[in-house]
Amino acid sequence: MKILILGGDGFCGWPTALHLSKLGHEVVIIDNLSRRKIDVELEVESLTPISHMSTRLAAWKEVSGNQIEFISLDIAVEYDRFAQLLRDTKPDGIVHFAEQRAAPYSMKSPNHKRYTVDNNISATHNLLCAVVDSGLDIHLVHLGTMGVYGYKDYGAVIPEGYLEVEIKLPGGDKIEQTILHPADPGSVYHMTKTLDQLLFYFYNKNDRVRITDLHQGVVWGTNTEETSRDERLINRFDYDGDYGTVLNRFLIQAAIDFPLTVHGTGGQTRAFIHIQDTVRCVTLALENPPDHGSPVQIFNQLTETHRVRDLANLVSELTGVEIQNIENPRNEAAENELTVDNKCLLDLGLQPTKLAEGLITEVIDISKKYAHRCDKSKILSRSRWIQHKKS
Ligand code: NAD
Ligand code: USQ
Repeated sequence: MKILILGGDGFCGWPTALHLSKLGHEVVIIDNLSRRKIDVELEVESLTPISHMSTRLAAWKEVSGNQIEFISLDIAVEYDRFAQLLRDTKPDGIVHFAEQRAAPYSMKSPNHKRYTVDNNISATHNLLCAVVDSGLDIHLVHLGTMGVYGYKDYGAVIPEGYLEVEIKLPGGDKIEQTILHPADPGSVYHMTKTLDQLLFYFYNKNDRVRITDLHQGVVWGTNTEETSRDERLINRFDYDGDYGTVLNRFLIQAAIDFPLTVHGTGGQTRAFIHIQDTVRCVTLALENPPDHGSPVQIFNQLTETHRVRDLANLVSELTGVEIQNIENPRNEAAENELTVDNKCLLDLGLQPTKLAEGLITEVIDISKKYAHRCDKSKILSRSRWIQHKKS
């Protein structure tokens, strides 16, 4: 297949591009390098020393013999260039990772909120518009989030995107309907993903665009089979208070003996997936497009759920690092259960990589190797969900 990877310089996009290239697909990466520019803005760098794009691609050519093309383009802004690119390249599939993905970053200030909405919604809408405009039959695979469902605890199992509901009619009869699961975002970032869902719904209904939306949990780990092949292919590892995600943060914190930053009681239960499985799931999604005329295909992309304090206890027991309970900077339920249906990807053949001591140790070892690159002053999350009123 010819596949465009939008956001292919990022944490999930880069290893996915390599994996698809290894499988023999023709891969083109499109990225505006905004994530690297945000590192400059936040004055923090990936813990791992990520190479420039030209070095990454030359290294991949050297170790695999395969060529990946890179095009620097902002899909939220450069519509005409992007639409022309689709007409020229005629891809079979497009994987859309190209969004601002950090919840704390999206809540930092009015400008960060506005940037996240402008970037993410325009990127997704430009993509859909350009696919329709091209007249090509392209399968879109989007990286969405488990956070679209929210963390209200009804005791029900979260389904894969759709909910069967019964509606009472005025005469007393009842009809059954299948609707998108109600959206309940917990940050401006998560809100953009719920808005993406409506854009997909409309373009699928109106223009029959074939779409798979992967509702992914928190990704952990850093390297994959392909990124481990050469130091120049190393993947990004975010640890700072805006972009670092919880388990990877705990692992680097353990490596440098920094007390684990548990928000509140740590009673939040979240869905998790290892980066190696992210690339496998995206591959499975590309290989299994929905039929023509089918509604948007939604898969929950996670392999396990964990409570934040249980992860902290596990890492603490393994390494001896202390735990600190800090005031939660977010506006979220202090405690929640989470039961999720993830049958679709398992049925397609996903063999889950579960949290295991070996994998945890691997990430701690990488963290120790690059510990000298960690700026401890960037660890605590300073973004607040609720702004104090100005007097
Ligand atoms: P990332 O920030 O590392 O990568 C995103 C990439 O997209 C970056 O390279 C960035 O430069 C690029 N990009 C952003 N806006 C763009 C634009 N307008 N035009 C072109 N390129 C643009 O993020 P990630 O962790 O790789 O996440 C990728 C996707 O997966 C995101 O959509 C995110 O919401 C989703 N996701 C991530 C996680 C996670 O834990 N990392 C979990 C669930 C879902
Ligand atoms: N948390 C801590 N301590 C920390 C960091 C986080 O206790 O040091 C807590 C948070 O308060 C939250 C939970 O851990 O309750 C998860 O936080 P996170 O930063 O790991 O994940 P989140 O903000 O939800 O975002 C990440 C990705 C995002 C993706 C999402 C998947 O950045 O792109 O969409 O995970 S999900 O959480 O399933 O919605």
